Amino acid sequence: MAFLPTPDDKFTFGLWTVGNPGRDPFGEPTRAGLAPAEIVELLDEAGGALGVNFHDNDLVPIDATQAEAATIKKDFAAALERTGLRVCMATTNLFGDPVFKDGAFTSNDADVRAYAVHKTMHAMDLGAEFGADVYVMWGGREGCETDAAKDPVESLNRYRDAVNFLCGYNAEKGYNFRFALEPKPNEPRGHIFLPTIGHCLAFIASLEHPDMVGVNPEVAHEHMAGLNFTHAVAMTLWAGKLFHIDLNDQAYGRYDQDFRFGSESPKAAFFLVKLLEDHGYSGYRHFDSHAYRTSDRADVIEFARGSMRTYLMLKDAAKRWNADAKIKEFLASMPQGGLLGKGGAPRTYSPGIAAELHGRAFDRAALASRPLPYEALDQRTIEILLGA
Ligand code: GCO
Ligand code: MN
Ligand code: MN
Repeated sequence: MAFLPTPDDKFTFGLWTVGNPGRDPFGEPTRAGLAPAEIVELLDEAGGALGVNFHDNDLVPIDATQAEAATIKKDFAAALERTGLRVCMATTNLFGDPVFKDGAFTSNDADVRAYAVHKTMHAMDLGAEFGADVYVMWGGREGCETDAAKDPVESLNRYRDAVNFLCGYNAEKGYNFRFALEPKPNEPRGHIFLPTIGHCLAFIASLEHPDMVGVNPEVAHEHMAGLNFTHAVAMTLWAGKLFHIDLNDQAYGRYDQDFRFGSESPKAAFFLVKLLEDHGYSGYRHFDSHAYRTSDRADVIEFARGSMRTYLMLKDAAKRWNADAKIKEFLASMPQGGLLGKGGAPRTYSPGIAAELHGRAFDRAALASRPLPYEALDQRTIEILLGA
């Protein structure tokens, strides 16, 4: 099958992902740096993506003059027009400049915190100018190396003040951004605040505009923490908070690898795609990854194509899994238990149900011996995945 992506699949890439020049902490770039308009052309050559996302400074360098900014924006807009790609998500670079070496919204220095909010307001203006409707907040520098440096409770207050303020700005300007907080446990800081999905969900509940704010989970970030990403995403779906998703891959226990989606743990990627598709996730599927440092431009295009193709192959596998006669047979053979009143578990409390359950007799041995053929079920899953 072709598995050719179309804009309806809602695949997006960042200027910083397909435009990544292959620099790492140990070595210089291995690929030429591309202007934003050239990155749009590269994506167009890959084919099938819906859009492109940016940090303020991916598009306009932090020290650009007004005239330089105007030229870059004009070239970028022309490339979008030419290719039909659109901007879907925007975000702020609050990590690259030395001013943010000890955090942005959570810096101990009130002037740095003010600058971070000022920079984000300008970046929101830029995102809105290009039609983005999701605004990601990744707090890469919001953290510490030593707990001597910051009060972690006060840091959360400062974080909340900044997000509340920016929600106010969003409302006043009528931008209608859906904010998506992106958790990560560490890297570049030794410890980052809001390290997992669960932390973000608890934080959102404390905000002034909780409806405006959701989560942007990333495969690599939960895997770095040794967690099950599918379960993390399930919790955001359950909470109605999956506003965006960063797809990539990552070996557990390693540095932040940002590998091509599905390249490291295809089985985990399969259950993730199945979850998203089964539960009708309708947002963007953003690939926050970059090509190996060994890749040249042609291989970067293969990387982009491969990301989308793998998603579509896994989506097809999920469809085949759901329709598979053997899988259906296994699922139907699982013990489900009885209906409420005639056995089964209560969902809501009532004195009558409580009295019935309190007095109910259970055959523990019989319950424990009901068969659960999960080995067979998992093996069938592997066979579907491997095309046997
Ligand atoms: C990372 C993060 C970033 C963010 C990006 C958008 O590990 O570096 O995933 O790529 O997603 O800054 O906010
Ligand atoms: Mn990441
Ligand atoms: Mn990310």
